[in-house]
Amino acid sequence: MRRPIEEVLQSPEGTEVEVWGWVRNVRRHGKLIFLDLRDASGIVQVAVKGGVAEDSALRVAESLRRESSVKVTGTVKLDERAPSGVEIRCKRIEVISLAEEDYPIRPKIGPKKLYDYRHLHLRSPKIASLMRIRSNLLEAFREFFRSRGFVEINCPSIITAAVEGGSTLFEVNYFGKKAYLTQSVQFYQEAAIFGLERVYSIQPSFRAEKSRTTRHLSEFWHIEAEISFADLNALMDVVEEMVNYVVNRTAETSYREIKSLNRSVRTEEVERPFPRIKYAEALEILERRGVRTYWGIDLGADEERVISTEFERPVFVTHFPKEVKAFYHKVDEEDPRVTLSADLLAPRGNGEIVGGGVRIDRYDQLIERIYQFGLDPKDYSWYLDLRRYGSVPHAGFGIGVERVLKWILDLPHVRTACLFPRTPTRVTP
Ligand code: NSS
Repeated sequence: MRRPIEEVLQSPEGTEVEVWGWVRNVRRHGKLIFLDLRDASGIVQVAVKGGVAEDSALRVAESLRRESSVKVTGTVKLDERAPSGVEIRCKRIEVISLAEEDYPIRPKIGPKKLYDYRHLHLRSPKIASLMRIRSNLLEAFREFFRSRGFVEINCPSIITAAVEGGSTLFEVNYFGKKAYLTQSVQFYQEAAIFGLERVYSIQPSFRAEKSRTTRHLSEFWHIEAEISFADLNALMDVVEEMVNYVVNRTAETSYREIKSLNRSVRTEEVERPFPRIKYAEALEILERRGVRTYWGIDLGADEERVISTEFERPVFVTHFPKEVKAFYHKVDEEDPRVTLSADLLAPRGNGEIVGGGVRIDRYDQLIERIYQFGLDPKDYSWYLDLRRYGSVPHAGFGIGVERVLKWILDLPHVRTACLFPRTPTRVTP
């Protein structure tokens, strides 16, 4: 019977075991051959020794190549020289599939090649750990939303009008008509709150952003939520509770994987409350730190880095000027120059992880903003309808999964957090 390697590593000496997996490495010392055998649960050393193993096993072991898939039968031996303290003394080996000789993932392979061969490289325990952490993080988001009465909805990815500005739209030929890949499911969520009040979605968003930074992908996983009757403070409360919960929970559920990556999640960084500053105060910080600014400047990666290093926790920057935010943001009645918007910047220069705010809920105001932005109201007719039939104040936000992982795991680039990243220079594998 097949056993996971994890279980073999816990078994007492002398236990007969059968393990199925992939040969990570072959080391030959004459009539003694060592295999490092990997399955999803771990790695174990297999010793194939003349006199102990069947003759056929020795012949098979001699012919094995890296990444061949095999079934190994043998007994557990405690051996402190083995990397995990345990080895399997092999009796029999059956080859499931012999790998070809030229397995391309070799020592000293460059980073570009590793992404070219991502379909093979993802076998590495490091990437597997990352993917487990990612899976646990998504689970934590779902736990959070469910416990707060949010309903998960799934929205279309093919759309006809921009949510976040036309310059980053990917065009799709939709049966001869022009359509686009979604940048955000926000508008569908705004429709859904009229039936469900609190909704969230976990799905990809697409942005044709040419910017080559460490935090932009062309396709990223976007977690978005929309809440009826929420104002800006209520929105920030939810975001704060959510970030606190998912970071703590992932640190807990992914303890082993985080350790195996030689990382530690700094849970003290998400202790509540998070500071909340207005855009105007952010400009003052920048000026004080010698960064030249002016009213109306959008905060880019450099500015966000400076601001976030002023705080030990994630910091909300609120009340951005109208000009730097999308048309749907509600204007602050107390200061008509600014919107009721909030971005959350992650600590240590990681920059924006959340973007959100209060939406315009009045028809006349929304159509005025659509005209001001040079957009065509026809493209937004169903969105405008929402303001014609029982409109209510509401607010929402979006958070990027890869940016959260980059921040909490100190990754060099958001693409590290993706199984198959999409960037301006990469659409394969
Ligand atoms: O553009 S956002 O700031 N806001 C929205 O899309 C709103 N329509 C969301 C909403 O209110 N429902 O993007 C939100 C977050 C942003 O803070 C990042 O964490 C992430 O989405 N994001 C990205 N991650 C990776 N790559 C790219 N290109 C990217 N763009 C946004």
